[in-house]
Amino acid sequence: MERTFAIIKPDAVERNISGKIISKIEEAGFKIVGMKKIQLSKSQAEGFYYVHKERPFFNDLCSFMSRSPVIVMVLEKEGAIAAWRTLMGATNPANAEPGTIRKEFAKNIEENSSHGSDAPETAAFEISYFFNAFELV
Ligand code: RTP
Ligand code: MG
Repeated sequence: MERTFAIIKPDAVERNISGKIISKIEEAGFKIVGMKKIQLSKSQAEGFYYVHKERPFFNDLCSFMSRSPVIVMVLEKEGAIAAWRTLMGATNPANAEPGTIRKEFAKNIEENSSHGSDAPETAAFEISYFFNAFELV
């Protein structure tokens, strides 16, 4: 069974809609095998998003991700990585399909309510960045 890494981003936690997002995750058949609420420091956000460090939006993104708490999760399902990205929808909510998390909840291309790993290697890195083996059940 495949695992992926998910974040409910600050814009969604701030608006008290984490529960709505978690409901969509469970309704889609994912098992939540790890979950916690944390506050990232700016440097922890920079370490998490290091692949984007040359991108023009990197500094804004890391400030956003560290401005208030997030909920980090490990999700399990067959084909979890692709399935979670499909459920999230396109990065820019203007391009996201109806029924997706970003279409329903995202504020804009940056404050887009959720994160998902994009490949098995990034999922492994991202899960290990936030969870140890005893926290996954
Ligand atoms: P994520 O990594 O958060 O799941 O999102 P993604 O794969 O759909 O998008 P990615 O290209 O990896 O970008 C990471 C996050 O950076 C912010 N972003 N801002 N201002 C902009 O043009 C811009 N582009 C991306 C978003 O928060 C995006 O999810
Ligand atoms: Mg990405």
